[in-house]
Amino acid sequence: MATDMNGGQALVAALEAHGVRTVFGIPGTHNLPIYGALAESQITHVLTRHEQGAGYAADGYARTSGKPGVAITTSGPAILNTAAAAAQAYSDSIPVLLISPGLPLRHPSNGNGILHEIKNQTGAMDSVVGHSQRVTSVAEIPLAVAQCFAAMTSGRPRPAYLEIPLDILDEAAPVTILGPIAQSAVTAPVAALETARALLAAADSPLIIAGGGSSGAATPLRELAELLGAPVLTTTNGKGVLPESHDLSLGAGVHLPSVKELVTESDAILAVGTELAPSDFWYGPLEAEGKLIRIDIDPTSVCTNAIPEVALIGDASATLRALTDGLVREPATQRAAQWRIRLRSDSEVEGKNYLGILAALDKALDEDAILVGDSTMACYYGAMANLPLHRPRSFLYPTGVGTLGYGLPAAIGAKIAAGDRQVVAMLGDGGVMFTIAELAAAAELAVPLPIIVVDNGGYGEIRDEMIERSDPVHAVGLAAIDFPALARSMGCLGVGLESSADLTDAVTKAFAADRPTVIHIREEKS
Ligand SMILES: Cc1ncc(C[n+]2csc(CCOP(=O)(O)OP(=O)(O)O)c2C)c(N)n1
Repeated sequence: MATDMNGGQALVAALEAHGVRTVFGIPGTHNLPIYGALAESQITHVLTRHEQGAGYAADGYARTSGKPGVAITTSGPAILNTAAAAAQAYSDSIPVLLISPGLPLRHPSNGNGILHEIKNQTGAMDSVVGHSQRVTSVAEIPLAVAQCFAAMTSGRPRPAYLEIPLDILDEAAPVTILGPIAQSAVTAPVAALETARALLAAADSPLIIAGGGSSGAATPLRELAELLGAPVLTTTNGKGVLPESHDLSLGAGVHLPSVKELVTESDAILAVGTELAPSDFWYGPLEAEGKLIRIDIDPTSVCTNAIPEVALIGDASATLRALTDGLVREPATQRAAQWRIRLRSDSEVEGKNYLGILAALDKALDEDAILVGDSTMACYYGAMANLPLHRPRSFLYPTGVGTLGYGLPAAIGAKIAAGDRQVVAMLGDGGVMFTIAELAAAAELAVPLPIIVVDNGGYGEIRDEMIERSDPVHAVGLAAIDFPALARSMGCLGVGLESSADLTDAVTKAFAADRPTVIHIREEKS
């Protein structure tokens, strides 16, 4: 039944009808009708200190919960501030809905100087999301929200952008609220499944590579791996989909040098929900000599970076179950233990400067802990392959776009979605400054959240690259910041550590605290 609502009310009612319980954002002159409706709704609003933080927090929420995260901003510079977060979510296939007012209906967009007017806001946002919509009436809003949710949650997850002209946010009209549009899981065709099953049944040395797209398929993935006796290697976004303590787990390190040989030695490779992208395969593309089978929900991604022998287009969970059904074989000779030792030795060489920190952190973590990382060496050379995690969606890391400043706000979103589960953030001294304002947002939430800042006195990766190229070392040193004092000034706790030996205790205390704790530690060069 249609009810009279203004645009802001229609939007908020539509979000509620889609099960949205938390939104991240900042109010402004142009989105006040949305905030008026939010104040009267059941939705909790988390006030970030920059819109980029709202975008990353919505991403962290989405990665942890498996449900879309929502960020609301005002127009112009505010929504542009979310663009890097949208690009990150796009590249990592994360459903994030960004909502903002736009220029009024029938506005010529000629630079007439309306507050926040930019040349082409809709186009700017359309270029960084998977799906975008600008409505033209209040009555359209519920369907537009339902369509954005359908776009984000069917097929390959991607961020979406919804623009509401600012004049219709205040306008009242009869509105009918709509719930989520029904969807069904896509399953691969029977003939392709049969071919894949035959290849796997005949393989002597199968290997599974599990990407972020397998996050919702942990159980069927484990069952198939056990049936095959296949070692499971994950990409960064797939880390933990098989517990890293499992006998068949080779951890997350598709980039490690020995992986090339592991791949060559495998006569069948099943890649699930991964683009096999260079942002994971640092030492060159996957060169499978055996039969390559790929499962992907997205037909446009199933051939990226390596053409498969068999392409199974379908939902990871349904397709893995269908593959396992009717697959009869003895488990292959166990290769996992031997390869785990090889890869461990690679990852320890790569992560040598972080092993002390990571071992101390590991001692403080529960089995279902979540680590939210930034694009810092401590994460990609360190935690990715040297800190075992045991749940899907437990390593949140900006893989595809590699944006700095992701870790702190994404940890805020993750903590909200994770409830009592432990969440830890790990950032470099450079990256943490990109979104340091979000310490104030984190403090207001009053949640236990250790934020570990690994300090190497600047932009370490870039400094190393300059040295490697024999270039002058230029513009990479950062003046020391008193991070514990900065944290305290923003309502968090702050601790400075002399050595990683003290980290277990510091993190344990941070988990028991009534607010976030910044733990400052220096990189230990070895
Ligand atoms: C938004 C953004 N700007 C710039 C870069 C380029 N960049 C990559 S690594 C890096 C240095 C990061 O320093 P820090 O966070 O301290 O980590 P470290 O490299 O020292 O481990 C920079 C500037 C980036 N990845 N993202």
